[in-house]
Amino acid sequence: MDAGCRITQTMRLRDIDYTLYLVTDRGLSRGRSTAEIVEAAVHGGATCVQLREKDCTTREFVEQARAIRDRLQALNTPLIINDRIDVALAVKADGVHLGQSDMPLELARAIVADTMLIGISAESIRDAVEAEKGGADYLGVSPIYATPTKTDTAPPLGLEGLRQIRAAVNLPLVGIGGLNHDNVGDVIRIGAEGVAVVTAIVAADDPEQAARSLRSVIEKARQP
Ligand code: TZP
Ligand code: MG
Repeated sequence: MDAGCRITQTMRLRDIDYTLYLVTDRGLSRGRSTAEIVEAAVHGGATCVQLREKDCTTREFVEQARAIRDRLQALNTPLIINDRIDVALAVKADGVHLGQSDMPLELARAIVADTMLIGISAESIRDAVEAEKGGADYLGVSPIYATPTKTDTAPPLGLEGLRQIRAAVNLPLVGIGGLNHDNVGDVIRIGAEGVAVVTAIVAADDPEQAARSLRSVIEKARQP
């Protein structure tokens, strides 16, 4: 890749829209395929997708990621891979999302350089400040509220915790954990760039309609 191409790629990655960030979960999808849910969510207004696979083989993960990457490319929507830098590199995803027990940011950056976004889960002000210093591209601020979808988390931050993290860093923030139609507006009003949801879209009767409704609440919350 020549220098000009790398600059273009970097600019494109910096332009990612975190507004409505879908995180997948095959266990909550009520028999529907992840690809089906992803496509419906994007048609409804999801702007970014994280493929999160906790219980499948590497082979399955890569195949799934490749298929979803192709669909998302056609929809001009970025794909971020949870946890697995190797999978993210293999399928040329737009980014990788790492938690506090995953590959350390410094090593991850050494591996992907500026070819890929790195998102970091921040569960405290300290996590957030360290990730910003370490060159993360965005933060998943988590959990805002307790959620059965992920129980091995730090205590919920609540809106006050999110407010404190907002004041401490300049990176784009995406709130996650227990977010739904009734509370996403609060997260945006506090100054997060986006909201990430699993259940509110993946387990909805109609994922496309659920995404549309969440997006509409978010856009209203952005109005002065
Ligand atoms: N990271 C922090 S909370 C969470 C993740 C992946 C799960 C959020 O799921 P839900 O169903 O939107 O509460
Ligand atoms: Mg992780």
